Amino acid sequence: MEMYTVQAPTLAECQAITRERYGERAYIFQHKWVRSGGFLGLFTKDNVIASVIVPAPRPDLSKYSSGIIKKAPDTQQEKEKILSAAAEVRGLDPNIQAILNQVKLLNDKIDTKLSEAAPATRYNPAVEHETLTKIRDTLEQNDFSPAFRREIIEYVRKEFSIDALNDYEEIQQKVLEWIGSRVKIYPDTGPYKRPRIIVLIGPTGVGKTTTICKLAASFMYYPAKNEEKQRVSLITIDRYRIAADKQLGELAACLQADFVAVEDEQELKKEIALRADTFDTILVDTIGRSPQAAVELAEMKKMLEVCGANTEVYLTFSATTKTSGIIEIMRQFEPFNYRAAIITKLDETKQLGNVISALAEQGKPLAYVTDGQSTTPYYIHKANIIKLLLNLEGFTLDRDRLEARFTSIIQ
Ligand SMILES: Nc1nc2c(ncn2[C@@H]2O[C@H](COP(=O)(O)OP(=O)(O)O)[C@@H](O)[C@H]2O)c(=O)[nH]1
Ligand SMILES: [Mg+2]
Repeated sequence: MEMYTVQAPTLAECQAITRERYGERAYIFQHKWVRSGGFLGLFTKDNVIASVIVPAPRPDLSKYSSGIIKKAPDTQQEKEKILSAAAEVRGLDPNIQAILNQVKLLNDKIDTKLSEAAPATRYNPAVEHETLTKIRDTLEQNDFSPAFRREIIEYVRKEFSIDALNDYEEIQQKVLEWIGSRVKIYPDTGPYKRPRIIVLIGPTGVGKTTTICKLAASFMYYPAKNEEKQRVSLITIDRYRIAADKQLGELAACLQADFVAVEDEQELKKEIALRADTFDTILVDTIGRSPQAAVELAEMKKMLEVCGANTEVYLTFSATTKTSGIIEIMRQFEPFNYRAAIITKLDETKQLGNVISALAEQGKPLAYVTDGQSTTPYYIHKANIIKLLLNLEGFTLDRDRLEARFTSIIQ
């Protein structure tokens, strides 16, 4: 028996090539779709890579056939001949182990080709294990990005045998753990140099001002265990929006927090310097224009430089944004060198795959999540892997197992 690979744009063409090259007895026993070629994701084309088996020639049994069928063999010698011929026949795959080895080699070869060709394994229900199909559907239901879904499917394919795949519950748990392992949590641990300066950046309407108030309220009135209540000042450079100053000003008044609105970097520098000895934390709210407004962003970046190198900049975006939108926002705000992300409006969506995919793809950690319109600290939480995983739909969580796996990373 011999094995080959054949590549062509369609399965039918693979079959034609197989027949032409290796004859009528050759057959395709496995095939995969790959996406190859192209530039920057454009002009790629789909191809099929097929594994071809050319069986060894059949042993000639004609001389035994009448004896086998019509009467028992007479001599021991004849018996042995028949048995060995039968073994040969049975073994059109003669040495099972050798075949398995070859199949594995071939699979590895295909996998290498797949990863070289920016893998885009296409869903083919005819050949896919039911567990993989279910995992695929669940990931889609949760809005994970196509690239992230592909990574997970490749992981399951590579890591688990057919036997293991039969245990769906176990595989879905492993997938959850894999997803959890891709989430980076921002290690928000003090002590911080006083005053701690926290700046929130992000597009308009994502909830920066609201989140600043939640943070202020929690630092001032509901500090974490072993932490003191803090003296907090709020500064806004949201001066382009009508009534924006008023919004944070009014919220600051409710909180009985110090508040100032600044116009330019000199003012910002001056106001920070004035507060350096009096306040533990200064929260800076920023212009919330569209991320496309590159000039404004450049101006704002320059302005924020006066806050100093220790400033903690967080990118804020809504959980309701599609993965591609989140990645676009991350790119636009990349020059700010933000430390981590804050995700708002978790209460408005049941799908978190978009957020997890985007953070994982960009390698950014998550600091906080918010899940309510009210400015009370009840609706802001430090990021926690297990809570994120709990938000995913269609998975059955084994909480003890997840806790054993991720507790050391929980804040
Ligand atoms: N449902 C929900 N709404 C939120 C959340 N955070 C903010 N919002 C709402 O989003 C809108 C814009 O908030 P705002 O703080 O002004 O956004 P900014 O432009 O980024 O400062 C307001 O209606 C907020 O009440 C949240 O966690 N959940
Ligand atoms: Mg605002």
